[in-house]
Amino acid sequence: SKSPVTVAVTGAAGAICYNLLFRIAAGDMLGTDQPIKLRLLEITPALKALEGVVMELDDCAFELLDSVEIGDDPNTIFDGVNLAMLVGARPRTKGMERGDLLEANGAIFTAQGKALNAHAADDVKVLVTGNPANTNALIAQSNAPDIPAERFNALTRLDHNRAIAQVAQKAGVPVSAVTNMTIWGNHSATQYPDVFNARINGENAFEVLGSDFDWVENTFLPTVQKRGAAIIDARGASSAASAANATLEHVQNWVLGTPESDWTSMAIPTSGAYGIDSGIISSYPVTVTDGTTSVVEGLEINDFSRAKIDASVAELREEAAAVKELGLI
Ligand code: NAX
Repeated sequence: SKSPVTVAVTGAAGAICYNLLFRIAAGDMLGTDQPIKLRLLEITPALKALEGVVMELDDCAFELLDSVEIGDDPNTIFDGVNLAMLVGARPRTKGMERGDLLEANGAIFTAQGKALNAHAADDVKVLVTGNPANTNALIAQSNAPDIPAERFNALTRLDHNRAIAQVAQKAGVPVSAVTNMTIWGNHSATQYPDVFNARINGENAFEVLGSDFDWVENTFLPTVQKRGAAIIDARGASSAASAANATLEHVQNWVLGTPESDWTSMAIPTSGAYGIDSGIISSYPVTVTDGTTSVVEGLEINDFSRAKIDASVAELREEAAAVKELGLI
């Protein structure tokens, strides 16, 4: 049988993790033949609640769950980890300016970046879900100089899945018919879901939907961009099960590869592709083959898409400049 993979998850007593941990332990992420050692990080006041989550993990008697360790010190929790899923973050509270939010999260992600740099396994992959995800990932990456930059990703898979669901509903097809979706840019309201390069049953999605530009601009884009707020409005709490699912699917594709003839969306360190210079972590269409992530090249970017991508990239550059100003990167 396979030797265990050591998976660190932060924010482990939070809402996303209440969905995520059980699915990881059930084998939904790395396969039903892959034993897992879980390392769960929380802040000190949440450790008691986390003990309750661990009791529930015990009570599932998951055969793949080799061990569970919990703690509030990233240096201990990240020791020897192969995967680090950074879900925990400081939420924006009333009266908090954007600068305050970046600073509060900066403290978390500088410390976690340094701890990963010092203690993680050589093959560690780090996925940031906690918001502002792209810039938190940039902070962690900048504070982990010994880990190759491409091992730091941020989550835009939830946006990707939301875009697929909207297109499938509009076309009246099953979600499996919708492929080649892309989220470009930041995981924020400026993100750009690209329907022009997506496909429905292999055909150009925009054309299958009747080349309805008005729907794209005035319904599809705002629905995907504001979906998080719509869920908070309806549920009284932010997306948790769907965010957990997306976090799990990102890691699954990163470790096990993307399906033939399709791609996914991942926010990755930029290096010039599609005119986006280095220095930020931006979402792209990517494939993963034999463990290597590659940007899908040669997609046509129309003027509408270009302007939307540029605006989201500009926002990421502003966030990067702000955290540089704060001395966090
Ligand atoms: P919760 O507030 O339920 O849980 C977050 C947990 O993180 C809390 O238990 C808190 O104690 C813990 N935490 C805070 N600082 C920590 C630290 N330094 N080390 C370890 N744990 C720490 O939030 P939840 O709904 O689980 O959301 C978690 C994060 O995901 C938030 O930042 C949220 O904004 C973000 N999201 C990101 C999404 C994405 O697509 N990238 C979508 C869903 C979600 O909104």
